[in-house]
Amino acid sequence: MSQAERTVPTTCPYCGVGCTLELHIQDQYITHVSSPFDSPVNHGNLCVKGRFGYDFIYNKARVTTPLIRKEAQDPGQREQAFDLSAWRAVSWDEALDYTADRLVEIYRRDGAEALAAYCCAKATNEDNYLLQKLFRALFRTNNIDHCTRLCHAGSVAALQRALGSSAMSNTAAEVIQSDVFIVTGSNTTENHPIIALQMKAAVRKHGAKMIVIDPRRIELVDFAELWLPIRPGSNVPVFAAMAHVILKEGLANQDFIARRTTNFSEFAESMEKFTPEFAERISGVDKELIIRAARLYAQADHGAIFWGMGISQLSHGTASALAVINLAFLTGHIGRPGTGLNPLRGQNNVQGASDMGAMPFHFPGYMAVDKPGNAEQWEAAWHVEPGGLNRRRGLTTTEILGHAHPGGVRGLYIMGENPMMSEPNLNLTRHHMQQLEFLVTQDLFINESGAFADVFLPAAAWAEKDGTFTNTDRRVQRVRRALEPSGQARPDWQIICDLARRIEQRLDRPATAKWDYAHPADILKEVGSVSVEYRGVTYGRLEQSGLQVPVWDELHPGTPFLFAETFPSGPGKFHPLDYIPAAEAPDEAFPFILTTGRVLEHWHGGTLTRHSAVNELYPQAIVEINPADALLYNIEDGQPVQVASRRGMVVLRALVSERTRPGVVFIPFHFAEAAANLLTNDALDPLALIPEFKACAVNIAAAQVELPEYVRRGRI
Ligand SMILES: Nc1nc2c(c(=O)[nH]1)N[C@H]1C(S)=C(S)[C@@H](COP(=O)(O)OP(=O)(O)OC[C@H]3O[C@@H](n4cnc5c(=O)[nH]c(N)nc54)[C@H](O)[C@@H]3O)O[C@H]1N2
Ligand SMILES: Nc1nc2c(c(=O)[nH]1)N[C@H]1C(S)=C(S)[C@@H](COP(=O)(O)OP(=O)(O)OC[C@H]3O[C@@H](n4cnc5c(=O)[nH]c(N)nc54)[C@H](O)[C@@H]3O)O[C@H]1N2
Ligand code: SF4
Ligand SMILES: [Mo]
Repeated sequence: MSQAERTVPTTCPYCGVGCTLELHIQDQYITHVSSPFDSPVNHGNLCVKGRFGYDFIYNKARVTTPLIRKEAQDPGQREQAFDLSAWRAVSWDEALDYTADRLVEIYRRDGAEALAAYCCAKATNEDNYLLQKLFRALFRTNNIDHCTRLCHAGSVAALQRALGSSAMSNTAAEVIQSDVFIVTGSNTTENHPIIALQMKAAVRKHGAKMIVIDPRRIELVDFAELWLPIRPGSNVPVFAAMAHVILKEGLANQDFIARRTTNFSEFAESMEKFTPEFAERISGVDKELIIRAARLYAQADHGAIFWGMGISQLSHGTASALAVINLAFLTGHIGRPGTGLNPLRGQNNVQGASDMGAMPFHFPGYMAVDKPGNAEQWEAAWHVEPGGLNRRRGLTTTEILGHAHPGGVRGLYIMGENPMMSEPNLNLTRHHMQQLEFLVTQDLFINESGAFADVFLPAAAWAEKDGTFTNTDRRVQRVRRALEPSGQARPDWQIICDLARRIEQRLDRPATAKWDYAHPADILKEVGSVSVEYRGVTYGRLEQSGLQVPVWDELHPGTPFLFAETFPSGPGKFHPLDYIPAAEAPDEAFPFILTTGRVLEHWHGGTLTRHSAVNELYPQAIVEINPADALLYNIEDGQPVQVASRRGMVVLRALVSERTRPGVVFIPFHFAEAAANLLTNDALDPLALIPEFKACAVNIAAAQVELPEYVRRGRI
């Protein structure tokens, strides 16, 4: 008998905007998705992924049975197996016992540093908290990280140094209170679509002036007062030249500088060399545009800066973000509504996973692992013997696989990530993956990384479990179990607890850390018992709408904007800067700069969107090239081309478009068959250890090789 339709409110599983969804369900099927007009985040608006992209949960390629590889794999010889015939379906008991045995064997033999875990910015706060707890409390390792390392690591390193906190300072919807705002390195329309709507409303309805600083002619340029078409990798000269102009023209906010900042004179001195002429030479941006942008931002009443990967994903990502932060200090555009430093966080729960300690340098709550007093608090909470937790910083996502060799990392646990699509220089990443001794993946699908695994643990999707996500403006929101988990899939937090109990037994240690939670609400309560910013967040309070952390106690209303009076680290610290070029410059053999990123209809390496009907809206790989370059290289729109760097080659179709400036080509990194990361450079920022996804040197030529199926399919 057919059941009556139910509606379950929840939060979108895709991007960091964190839109409220209403899932309409009949007979265990989501029939459609809507959104309430009174949602404070998205006011009833949804993008195509939120509205239609949920169907991956029903895709027939989803794996909902625990699997173990039939043939034992030797380190150095691992092979990808997407075909289920290479795997054996097993019971949960067998899968978890086997996983516990292998992990404990490696731990006993090689110690804590031989194990590592990737947490998951798609999973809930509770899931992430427990995975880092398992690896810290039981295996005593800090080799725990997640995709934040590939994402805003540069911004986080810079914000931590400059002011001691790394989240967005203000609420995105406050943009309508700004009179001037800068959007840089963020293609907001495609990647944070609902925030882009608010930005456009700020311009069209509220008279704000927008400055876009981006190498591509992104859609927001149509709404902008100024567009600075910067050459990839030249953020520091452009932002420093803006500071130079502000200083020279006496537009700095002396009162704010005196009251709230330090290190001003060293900084001001280092800005001397960054004349607009110098910046023009390096960035290709007309110096008049730089001067106008500096004046406009400095003279605003409420100036805000929003930024994305074009600032962070560079081998000088930290310096780029510091250059942006210096500007806010210089003008005092921080600590009030409609101002601020706003790194737009990408994944639905990357803010939350970071808050939960899914990082190698921090316990939950950004408590540095090597700062005296911090480990003690978590030892007490987790009933670990005094001195038991590891106080050494662990390896980052960008280091873990590079350490996959005898004497280094032997066992890796990946919960919901896909390094074989998302890390740079995939030919090298592949080599590293092959060196592992033991690999577990816990996912919805066997993705390009899971195909190397020894064990696959089927996770429940977001609509099949309870929990919380923390969005880009620090809003903790409920995720609700609307459906029964598919097949034998289980929520991540339950899988981790079950595994932890088995590991604990085998370790034979009198550990009594808690692993028997009745509900994720109890897990969040444990987080708040030590991590003060979450102390006042309880499930009861999240029933109606979310709460913006910090929430200091159960009566605290949450924090829409930060830094009204002070910064967490005391005075805001100006940083002197030098210009460092991208690690790889174009030359005769590789004359173009490749920048990579995303489009609206794609999600990262495609594991979710290629299993959704949304993929049909943008079903094939392209390289965007400027018409002038296309003419010069005799390339026609739609023509199959090959793009090569020093590290690899891909074949895809040319999309001749003014969106890209001359000398720069753009590839979305969605399609495994033409993976942009076969080309990208694994050069790292020395402080944040983030790779240079946004600039490497490539060449382009008409395709010489036989066309793969995905290129033959015709034009999009
Ligand atoms: N549809 C969709 N939405 C997403 C995602 C997705 O996969 N698909 N992923 C989510 C995630 S995890 C993230 S992190 C965000 C990312 O969101 P964005 O940061 O908006 O993403 P990108 O497309 O990587 O790059 C942003 C912009 O940086 C510019 N850029 C490149 N080089 C430079 C440079 O040197 N300087 C400057 N100033 N700009 C430069 C590019 O031209 C591009 O417009 O999106 C989130 N939202
Ligand atoms: N060239 C290039 N490379 C890039 C970037 C770029 O701009 N250019 N951007 C980088 C950035 S910013 C990011 S954030 C990374 C993203 O890199 P990844 O995080 O590796 O990418 P996703 O495809 O989002 O992977 C999410 C995985 O989680 C699984 N999953 C979804 N929900 C759940 C769940 O509830 N539980 C579990 N266990 N699994 C789940 C999905 O099936 C999928 O396999 O890529 C980085 N790589
Ligand atoms: S803007 Fe982001 S959170 Fe909102 S519906 Fe689209 S993908 Fe989901
Ligand atoms: Mo990201």
